[in-house]
Amino acid sequence: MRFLSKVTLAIAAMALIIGFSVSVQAKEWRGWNIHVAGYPNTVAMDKFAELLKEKSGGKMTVKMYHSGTLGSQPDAIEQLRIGGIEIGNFNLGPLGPIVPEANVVSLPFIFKDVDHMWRVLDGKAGDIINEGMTKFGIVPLAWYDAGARSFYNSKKPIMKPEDVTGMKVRVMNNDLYSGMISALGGNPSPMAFAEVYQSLKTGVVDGAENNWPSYESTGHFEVAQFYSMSQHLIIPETLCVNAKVWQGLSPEDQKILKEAAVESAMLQRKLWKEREKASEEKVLAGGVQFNEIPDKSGFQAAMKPVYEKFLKDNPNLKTLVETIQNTP
Ligand code: GTR
Repeated sequence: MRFLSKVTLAIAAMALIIGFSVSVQAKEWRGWNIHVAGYPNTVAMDKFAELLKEKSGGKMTVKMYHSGTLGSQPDAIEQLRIGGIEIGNFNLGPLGPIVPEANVVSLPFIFKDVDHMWRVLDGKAGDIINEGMTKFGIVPLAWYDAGARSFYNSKKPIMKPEDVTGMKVRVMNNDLYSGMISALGGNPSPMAFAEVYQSLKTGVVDGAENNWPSYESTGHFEVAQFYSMSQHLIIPETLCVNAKVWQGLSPEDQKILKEAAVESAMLQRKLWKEREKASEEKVLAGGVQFNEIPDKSGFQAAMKPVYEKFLKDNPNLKTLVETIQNTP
């Protein structure tokens, strides 16, 4: 009896210790970020972690893993959905193949400019996109800015659609982007972000497309020196949390999480504007040959089959596409 109670006590003590460490561990979330130190998203995610800890009195904490150390973006999205990681900063491009509603923002030229994108996200279309993500296990907390993406390559300035003909262009993993390059007569090459530098350098691809800060932070500008202002894609990014984690939180903790995310997004958007300018200046000083594309109508017209295929595959998203296009 005495022996038994000792054993029982020991087991109870162990269970307490395990239970305690599990609950502590459960709060030490893992956050995925693809960008390097000093990038607006990296700084903002660190701020998010700091705010979360502070506002929750240390109850909720997240350790950030930057520079894609926890894997590529498509893998990380899957990981977040199944709870392998709890927090992520995802571009809606690689989310599109999983969440149909989120894919509408990847239709080339759907937004008139970045301000138009913000007006859309703040309206009904934004709610529909958010609900779409939630259905797939991803709860969006706030939007990050990722500016507009333009083409760059190692061969020549792009002025008209025909200039893309025959070019091998890296795209993010999303059929819409492959369709976009094919519609311009180029050869799309879907590839993880981390592989693009070497591929450009060794000529595996001729070009890629991205915003100023990513073109600069990755060093792509050193190996692909023609940057042509097509601004064909304006894709927002989300700071998000695994749905089960979210549902397991009290309303007070959900509020704290959301507040920390929104504050982090405000900081990110401010830093983004600054970095866009700084990156542009840095690459131009680094020898990049930059050109405007005064008339983009040829590029826009070439996207007709991309839209047609998308709406054929997703007839239920026609209204959402129209809502975006009709948002002033
Ligand atoms: C960046 C974006 C990343 C990633 C990358 C890419 O602009 O912030 O999340 O999507 O582009 O081209 O893969």
